[in-house]
Amino acid sequence: IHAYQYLTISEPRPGVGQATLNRPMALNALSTPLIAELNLALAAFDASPSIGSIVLTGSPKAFAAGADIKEMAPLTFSQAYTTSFIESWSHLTTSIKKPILAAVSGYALGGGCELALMCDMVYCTADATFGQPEIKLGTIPGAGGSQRLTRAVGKARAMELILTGKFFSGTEAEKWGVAARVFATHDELMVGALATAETIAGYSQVAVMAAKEVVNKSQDLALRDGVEYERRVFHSLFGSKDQKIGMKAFVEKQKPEWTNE
Ligand code: CO8
Repeated sequence: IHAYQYLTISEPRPGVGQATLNRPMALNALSTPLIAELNLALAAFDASPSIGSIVLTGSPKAFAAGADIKEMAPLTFSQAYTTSFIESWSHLTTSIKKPILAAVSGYALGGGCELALMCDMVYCTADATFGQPEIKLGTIPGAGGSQRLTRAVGKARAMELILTGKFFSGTEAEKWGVAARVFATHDELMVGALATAETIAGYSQVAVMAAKEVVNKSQDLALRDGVEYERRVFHSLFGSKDQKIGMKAFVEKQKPEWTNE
């Protein structure tokens, strides 16, 4: 078990790993050390056979209020370029195979909004505050916001949000397709997020990872390529033990006992 400075980890339900951002003095601003810890924690959950899904959350006040402005303020182009500033953020999207559900309360601004958008699913509270306010700081979204927000809400809304820096609520996030579900309170949000994560963790990890992979491919590929990709992965699952177990259990009216093989 790793001791982290900027986050806590737990297993609140069978098969569910939870990472809670915990840098309250800075409203969970996403500093480089925090992101390094998050990458370590997520990789550990991903590698743990007993974990089937992951919930990423913050505090009732802030999921994350953005990249760390105090860290970025003095950064030069050469430093940002030569150290690939921000690139390690995308480990979350490129190397984690288990689904990550973002449970967002309070502020999800700038890099915090982008972090939520990198997750596989977003649940939020009605009064959560989303936004890409980078324009007010003389810059632009740098962790995928201009691409993922646009895919989620469409060009018209994304353009307005990114050019004005205006915040949007959790209720709007759900209405516009950023969030899958909205809850009245933080406590209800956590109950809902953990219930969904537990449901996912109860399925075959092979099938769950494949499902996550093919849905995410839809964001990168043209429809025809995506459908072909899906079919290949679908065919490949006939090589898994769990497909045989799942279909046999259905036919015999039994509950499947997954092997994750
Ligand atoms: N970075 C660093 N510190 C922060 C940040 C941040 N993003 N947000 C809040 N804090 C700190 C404040 O400086 C303050 O610290 P201190 O007490 O030492 O002054 C503490 O958190 C509490 O904040 P406030 O006193 O401001 O709290 P309020 O409740 O009055 O206001 C707000 C809350 C509205 C959320 C306000 O803090 C705010 O506007 N924060 C900045 C929001 C923002 O602009 N975010 C976007 C940042 S830019 C970005 O994310 C670019 C992403 C680029 C790609 C990724 C790069 C890594």
